[in-house]
Amino acid sequence: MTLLDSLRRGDRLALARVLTHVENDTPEGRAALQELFRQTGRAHLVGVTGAPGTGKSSLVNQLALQFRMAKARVAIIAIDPTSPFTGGAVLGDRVRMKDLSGDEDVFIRSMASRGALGGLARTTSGVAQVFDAAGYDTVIIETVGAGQGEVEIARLAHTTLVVEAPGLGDDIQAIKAGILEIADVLVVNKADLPGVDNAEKALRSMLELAHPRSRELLHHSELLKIDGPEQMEEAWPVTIVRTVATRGDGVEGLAQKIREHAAYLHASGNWTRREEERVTADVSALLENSLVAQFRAGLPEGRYNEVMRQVLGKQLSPKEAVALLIDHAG
Ligand SMILES: Nc1nc2c(ncn2[C@@H]2O[C@H](COP(=O)(O)OP(=O)(O)O)[C@@H](O)[C@H]2O)c(=O)[nH]1
Ligand SMILES: [Mg+2]
Repeated sequence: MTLLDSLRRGDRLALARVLTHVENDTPEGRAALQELFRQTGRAHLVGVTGAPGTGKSSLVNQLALQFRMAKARVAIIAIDPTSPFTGGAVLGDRVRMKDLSGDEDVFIRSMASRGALGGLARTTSGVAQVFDAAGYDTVIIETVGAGQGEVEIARLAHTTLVVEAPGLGDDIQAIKAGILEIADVLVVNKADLPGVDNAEKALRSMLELAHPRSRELLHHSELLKIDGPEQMEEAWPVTIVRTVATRGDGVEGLAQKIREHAAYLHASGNWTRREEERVTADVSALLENSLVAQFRAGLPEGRYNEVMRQVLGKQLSPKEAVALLIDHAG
């Protein structure tokens, strides 16, 4: 039986094993990704990001329950901040997601961030691809929205939720404009707490700063003429949804918004366009790597190191070094 067969049949042990290999970037993991590639591209990747304590895990739990009610198979990737003391992932998330345990059509995977952010985005992409190939309809990725790395991970997603909550300090300091820019849906969670109106108001004004073009699109009818893919991307109006994750209030509406966004991506052609961009970037990175390897293998013995020494000794600039190497290879 092939690996794909085992995954498709819902063999959770096989799935867990493949995920570990992909996370550790082992040869087996890379081979699995190759084998599974043809079966990817169907799952809806939903990113959930925001400051710690805003209620992301609680919300993900509730969202997963909503998607399960609609019979979707749900995978959750929880990327936990690495604890400076133990080097391990924080366990709280897994505990809070226990409502879903025992459901055969839900798979929760916690990943430690390990501080390697560039690599983490790639690993997360690989893990999401495995879930995709294994037939999970929705893959929810929870990240702490703190830095550029998290923004990158959120960019993997088709639909990105940015979660905010009142009471994390005066105004919305916890959130950064850079993170707002990647939001497809803004969630004001903890709507049961005082200060929710102020939080929403602050968010709304930040939203207008972050999305000036989409505001124009919404406010000036003559600009609504959509003639290119870039304008289409802007044509999705970012909305604010209030939730109380601990009670599940507003989560049905949020799940509906997420489905609408997927439908919008398909209808606008953006779903395919994103896939194209990702695959093009992957292929050119691979191509570059193998061309460089091939080129270096064709150089006379020791030539590369010799030129590098000259660069380090400031006798050659990097550009001159490359010109020299290319001359010698030809
Ligand atoms: N009052 C209130 N508390 C909430 C709500 N959602 C989550 N919490 C609580 O906020 C804390 C942090 O939640 P968690 O989901 O772990 O947040 P995360 O760090 O963003 O994943 C927990 O104690 C939750 O029970 C909510 O809507 N209202
Ligand atoms: Mg969490």
